Amino acid sequence: VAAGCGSAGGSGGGDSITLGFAQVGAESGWRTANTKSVRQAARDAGIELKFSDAQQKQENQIKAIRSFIQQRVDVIAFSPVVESGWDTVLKEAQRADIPVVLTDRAIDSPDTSLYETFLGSDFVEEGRKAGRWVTEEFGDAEGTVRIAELQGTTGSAPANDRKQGFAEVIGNDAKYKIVASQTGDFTRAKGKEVMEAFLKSAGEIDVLYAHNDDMALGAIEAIEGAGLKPGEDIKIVSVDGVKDALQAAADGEINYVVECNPLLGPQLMDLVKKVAAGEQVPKRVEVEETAFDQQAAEKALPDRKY
Ligand code: GYE
Repeated sequence: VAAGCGSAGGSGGGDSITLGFAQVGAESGWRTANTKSVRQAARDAGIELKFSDAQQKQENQIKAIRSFIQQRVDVIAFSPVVESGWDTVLKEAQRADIPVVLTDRAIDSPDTSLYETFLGSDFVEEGRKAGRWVTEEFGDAEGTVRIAELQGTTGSAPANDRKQGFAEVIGNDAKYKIVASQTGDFTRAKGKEVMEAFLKSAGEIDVLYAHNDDMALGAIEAIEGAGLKPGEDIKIVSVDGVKDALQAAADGEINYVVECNPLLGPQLMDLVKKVAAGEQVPKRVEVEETAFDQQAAEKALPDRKY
């Protein structure tokens, strides 16, 4: 009888499932909420969690995955820092017969047999939502609308997709012009630093599109430091919907927040149990989300958990 018959891989033994989870890092409020959700959901589901923090470095994640393979965990889940460069290590997991679940971020490999499923948001659509807000807000504006963009981590799925979705929408009208675009690595400190540079070199900026809230919050400090009013002199749209950003929106400093839901833990544990049992799961599981203007942000604030 073949080992692991009926259940995929792992030596976990007994009935409890061991999950190796390779997290991106702790770069943002979104990420902190995501980690909390994963830890809590594992506890609730009685799943033994081996957690690793890659500090935003792909090489660290690859090491973590190799170590999970060596420890013969039952399932590996990870949120890939960047989209490319995963085939080798994922083939190693495949050879060890350990199923892989992509969480939050996708990879760009054409070999979809390397993972069971991808649980995460539609980042392209989030970018479109941000773009639609800009085209509505500036619909009547005459002359060029000058946009600064703070990109997420270079090569990451949310940076690539949010850029693409946004560009798709504003690209329909030549009056929208991205006058500055650089990575702020999804952190507050970098968001501030890069925005300071934009303010010095990019000329007038009408609107800032930040790929996440933390960079927008950092940029707000830079804008204020330059003697300008965030939300008025420079309109701001960002993605995530963490409490601090909804607060900034309620305070008039951010104009529009596109939601990206970090609370993936319960859905992830559900999928982990299924793939550990050798059950078939959908190749793509999407997360539902919304968006907040300043009034909606004010209303959502009291119940916001993260
Ligand atoms: O938007 C950002 C975080 O992958 C969706 O990563 C996630 C992104 C999120 O650092 O704040």
